[in-house]
Amino acid sequence: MTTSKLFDPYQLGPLTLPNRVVMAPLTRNRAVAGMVSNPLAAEYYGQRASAGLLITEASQVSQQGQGYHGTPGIYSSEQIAGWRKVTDAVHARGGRIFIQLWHVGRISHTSLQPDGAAPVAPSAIRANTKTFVDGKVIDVSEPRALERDEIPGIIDAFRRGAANARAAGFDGVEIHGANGYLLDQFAKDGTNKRTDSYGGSIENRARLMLEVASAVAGEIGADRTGIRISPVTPANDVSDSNPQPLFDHIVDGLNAEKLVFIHVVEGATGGPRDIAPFDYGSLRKRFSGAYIANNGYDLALANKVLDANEADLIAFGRPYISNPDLVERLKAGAPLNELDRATLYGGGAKGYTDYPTLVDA
Ligand code: 8OZ
Repeated sequence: MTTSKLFDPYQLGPLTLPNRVVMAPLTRNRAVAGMVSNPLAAEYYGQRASAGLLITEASQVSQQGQGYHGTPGIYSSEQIAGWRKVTDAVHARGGRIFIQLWHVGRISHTSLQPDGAAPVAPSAIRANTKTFVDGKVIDVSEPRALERDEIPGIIDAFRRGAANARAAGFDGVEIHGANGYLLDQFAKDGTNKRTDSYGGSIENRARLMLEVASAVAGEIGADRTGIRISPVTPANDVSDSNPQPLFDHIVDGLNAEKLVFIHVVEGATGGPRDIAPFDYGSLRKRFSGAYIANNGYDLALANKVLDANEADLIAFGRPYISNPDLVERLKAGAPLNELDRATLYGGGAKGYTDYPTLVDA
């Protein structure tokens, strides 16, 4: 047994988390017809209910916001009904769950878009990356730049996503502001070449992310609204020439909106933590709510960072795929199950709901 802050409770807005362990959002591509979450998702998330907080896989707020095969939505009544089964299962097992609200922007393919249209982006620059469509890994499509008068519709899609999340029984939402998707594409100068009030200066590039945060918080309450950011990740071909002042400004704005947490992907998403110099402590200092740290954490690093008061909560991604009882395993110092990469994206129960707990094993 270890004594560790990781297993101390934490007050997150109105929610009392029994521990500091967060399940990070994890894309699994198992949605069924109508982009309704898989019927097995209730069991999958329910199995993981001992986490302090669960965050669902990224879920598009509109069809336009979809970029991969089989990712669930949160824009139709059927999708809300599907998610209701998930939130009921998690709550029945004593857990708490937020949904991640997503718009992929340019990381999409015409075959997924309404009427086969081009995906949308701040600027018409194709990403040098791939997506996963109908069992094939293919290049993403060339996007078109959003018109200035389409931007209120984007903000409203996130706002409706939040209202739908509440209707589905979620405890709150995490806005996906990370990993080279739409809000990150607007924020960073490698992808945003606009000349209107949403491009150019740091203030202008941050505007869409902050307006979405404000709209979502206005809909469901700032104490139920968090956001994920990834200041230096190269994921999905994004880059920024000066990320420190950009993200200092973004976090000042999120703090003014009184969001309940910032969830920070430190370094390259799913890769090295030290890819670029960046002062994460500056973000923590600027933000009064919770700081959720993510990327490559294990028990030792989690304890070190919590003991140094550099974070309030720690989000675990890949370890949560193969270890439904991750909290109990970390507490016991027990070994972790290996991850089966072949069953990460798409498929059914195999590699989804069949990883054993310590008690099963
Ligand atoms: C893996 C595969 C597809 C999407 C992210 C939503 O990186 C994702 C994602 C991850 O945030």
